[in-house]
Amino acid sequence: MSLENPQRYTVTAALIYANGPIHIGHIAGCYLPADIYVRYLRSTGKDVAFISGTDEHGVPITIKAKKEGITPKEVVDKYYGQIKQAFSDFGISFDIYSRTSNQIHHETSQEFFTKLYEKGDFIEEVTEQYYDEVAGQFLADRYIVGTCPVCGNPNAYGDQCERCGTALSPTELIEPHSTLSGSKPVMRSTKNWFLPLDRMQPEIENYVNSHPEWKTNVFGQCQSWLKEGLRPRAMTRDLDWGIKVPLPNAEGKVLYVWFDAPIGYISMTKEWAAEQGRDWELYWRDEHTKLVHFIGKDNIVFHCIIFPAMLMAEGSFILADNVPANEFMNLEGDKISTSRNWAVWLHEYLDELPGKQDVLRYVLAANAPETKDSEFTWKDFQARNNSELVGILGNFINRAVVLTHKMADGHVPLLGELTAYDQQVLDELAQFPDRIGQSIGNYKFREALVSLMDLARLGNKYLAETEPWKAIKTDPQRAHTILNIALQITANLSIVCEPFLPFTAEKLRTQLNITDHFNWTNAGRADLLVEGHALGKAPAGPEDLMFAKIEDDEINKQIQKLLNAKRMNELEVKTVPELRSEITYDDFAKMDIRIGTITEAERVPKSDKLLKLKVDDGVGGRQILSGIAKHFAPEEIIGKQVTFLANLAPRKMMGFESQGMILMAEDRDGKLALIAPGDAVWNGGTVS
Ligand code: B3M
Ligand code: ZN
Repeated sequence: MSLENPQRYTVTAALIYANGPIHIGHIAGCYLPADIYVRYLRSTGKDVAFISGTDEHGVPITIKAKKEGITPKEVVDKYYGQIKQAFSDFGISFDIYSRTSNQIHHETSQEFFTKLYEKGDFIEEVTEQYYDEVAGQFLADRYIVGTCPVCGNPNAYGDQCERCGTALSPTELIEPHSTLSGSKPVMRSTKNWFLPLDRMQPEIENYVNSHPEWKTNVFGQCQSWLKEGLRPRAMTRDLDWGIKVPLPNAEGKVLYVWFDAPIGYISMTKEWAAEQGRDWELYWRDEHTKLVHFIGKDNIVFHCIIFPAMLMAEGSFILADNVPANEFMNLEGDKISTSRNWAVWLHEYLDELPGKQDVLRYVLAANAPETKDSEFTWKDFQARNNSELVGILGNFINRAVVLTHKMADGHVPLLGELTAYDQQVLDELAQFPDRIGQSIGNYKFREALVSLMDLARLGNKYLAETEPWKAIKTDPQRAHTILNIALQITANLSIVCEPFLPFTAEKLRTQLNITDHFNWTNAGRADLLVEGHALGKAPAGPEDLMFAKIEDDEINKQIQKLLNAKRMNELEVKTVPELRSEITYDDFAKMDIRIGTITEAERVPKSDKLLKLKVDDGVGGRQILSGIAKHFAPEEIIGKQVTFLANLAPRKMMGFESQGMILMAEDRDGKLALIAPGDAVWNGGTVS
């Protein structure tokens, strides 16, 4: 059963791994619905803590570090800042956006672990785990992949199959191999601490079954795990990146990332409450507080079964009232993929389409994958902007405001006698806020957005049918009454659009010259704007419109960008070449590699490959022939520093002597790049 009409809410949004930027899939799946929900709650006067941050532990971070050749700490520092900024620029209104690397989080997680340990909630067990002899480490989570025993996905991770969502252990994978070295792992024994989910199954089942109101995709997934039967799950790992297991004799062991990450919600609430001078316990221990986790579908098992089990074992915390997980959003007919760069990255969107946060918020909310996977396309983005935001919402607001400036000197005119139609419109208006609010409260954000647009449609229809621009000539009082009503609708729109379109709401409040003392509790009323109230400045040009039309070329640029990503991927299938056989230092030392500057370059007649270069080598210069004519125009390389092999025996090519060889790097698409020193070096500088 869901908590009825609570006054206090703790709303969390998934702690995304700080190992890359965020894309529209993350936003549509989790962060935007959470933000809409929270903005609505705040507007109704509820006490809300909206908590999120980055997950900075676990194998996803160390894998990324290895790939980028930097430390895990450098990875999380880089992406924490970038992600936080993008969310903030996009208007996601977290009360705190923190990180699991903070001291308070380490302490909170260790205390949590210690409490379970002392209560005897863990099974301490030495088991055989996969070990990579080449890399010299145990293979947990994403360090090991193999075939999923449930759905046959050949790339299932050691902790989870991302295709079917099943939570796995490395030992359940079929034909596992190490992602570190590619080698076949061996078994080695190690001690870990397990949460006996099997023993806890009845309690967990009770909890899940007390929430038949959960979304069917969420409730259904839970049921299928429960039916399978829960198994004990290790809460520790043999890794060096993470939160140390707070026990003696636990050298080299850290907490499982899915143990510490959800505790992050608690530690971040503590951090926020301390900043605000509030009592964090009210948000986690008072049973009148409603706890809601917004996540994507791949995190359901962790939020609906494993984390609640941890909380139950600990004993002093409330459990989630709801976990409104979304399905996935696809992009232009294909699954969003970070590794294939098939994504619309939030920071790039904000950069390339400045000032259009609300357009993306609108399109993502309208297409949110609430009940099944959905799809984002740039054409749909353009169409929804042009026909819905510009054509319906923007159009109505603009007409109401501009007409008032024209016909009533920019002041809210007197409300005269009402016709039956006026009354009917006002009655309809009065019902919208509750209707929209109920949809939001039931996590039906698409439905809520449709109602919001219906309110703008009501306004448009009202103006079209009453034609105040005509009435003003014959019956100014009548025209003023119509305008008053139209303005009341816009004032109400400024309240009910705020959760979805906060930037637009702000702009609208400026145009109406209202401060934000209006909220959902006033909404629906027909006297929000008092007679005689002066509106803000009259809209002077296109920049004052709520929304601007998006032209084809803007969209085509974005589509082209995706097509480029696709092309790069096709090339990427080309793998990095095998290493050549080993050489000794003496072999290497025979080569005299030097830096020089190209001073002259020309094509070699009758050759489409060769360029004849003059290279300043610090000792009078030399001529080198290089097979790079298909890659560089002579004029573009003059003046560039290059690296060359200086003691290669001279040889003749197309009748010219070549005294050395220019070194080049080959890109994966076969393109060549000059190899220049990172900083300018004198000509003749040696390379060793
Ligand atoms: N970091 C998985 C993810 O980024 C994980 C979520 C944790 S929520 C507590 O998708
Ligand atoms: Zn699977």
